Amino acid sequence: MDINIIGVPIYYGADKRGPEYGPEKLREKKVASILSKHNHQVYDFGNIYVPEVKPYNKFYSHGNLKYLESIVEVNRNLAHSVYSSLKAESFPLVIGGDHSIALGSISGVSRAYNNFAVIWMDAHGDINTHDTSESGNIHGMPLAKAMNVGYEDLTNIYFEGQKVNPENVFILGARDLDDGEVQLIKEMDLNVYSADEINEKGIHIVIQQVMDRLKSKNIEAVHLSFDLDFIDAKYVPGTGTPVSLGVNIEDTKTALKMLAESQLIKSMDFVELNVLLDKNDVTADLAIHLLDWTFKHM
Ligand code: NNH
Ligand code: MN
Ligand code: MN
Ligand code: MN
Repeated sequence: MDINIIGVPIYYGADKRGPEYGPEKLREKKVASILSKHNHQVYDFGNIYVPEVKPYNKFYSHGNLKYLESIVEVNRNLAHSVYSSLKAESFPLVIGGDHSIALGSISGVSRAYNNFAVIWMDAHGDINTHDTSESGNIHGMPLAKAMNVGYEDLTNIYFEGQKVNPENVFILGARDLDDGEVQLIKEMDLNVYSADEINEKGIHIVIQQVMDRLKSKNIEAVHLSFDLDFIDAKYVPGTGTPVSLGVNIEDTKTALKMLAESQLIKSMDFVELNVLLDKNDVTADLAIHLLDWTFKHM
């Protein structure tokens, strides 16, 4: 398989410094040569350009959507990179950066495929809008925007309107949802497998259920959006919003292996490595280990 690494050194969606160093940290740890061990051709496409915005300008055009203009611009460029990569039959591996970059990657995937699914592994739902968000941080919103919910500057990235059918969205590992998100899950009847459900039923059963659903819907491709805070807080000091009572590392690996082996994953985000919060690189090393493990099974 041809893998295109696309770095997106952005922290604006989190409004907390640290994730912007993710791509360089993983390159320093030789991510490209590690993935190429598994019979993949790896091409490092470098980073998407992130314009400098001073923190005092973060509320420039919308009070509850911090760094809106810059996030829109970065994601529009990212979308086209992801789309181009898929058209060249390559696997875009998008390395964050914070989770706001899923706006661009899902938009790019959406132009390449008609019947695709998104698997969102995260402690959070990331389905806030400017109305429901308590933080104004856009990394808590990208999945809503992909489903065409919320402010139009963010729902119309790359092309106008809905990017993914809400029926094809699967949120795994959720355990810190805001009130508005709980509401939206009910209203849209979204597929959510909480961390509690995963830990009670077993990860194997849950992933099998998701894969059965994908099969019955004849899904042609899956975009995997992996937020490091999916994993229980005690294993990931180097992420901006760690949450306890999450999934352990072994179960995370089981999930990634099963998904990789399905051959349905055609693109992936790997986000929310906060290099400044990390302790002795444990989270960066875990990130490398998980990527190595995932692509070993593809
Ligand atoms: N739900 C919160 C918000 O919208 C936290 C989001 N933080 C994340 N999402 N790390 O994955 O601000
Ligand atoms: Mn997230
Ligand atoms: Mn999260
Ligand atoms: Mn919260």
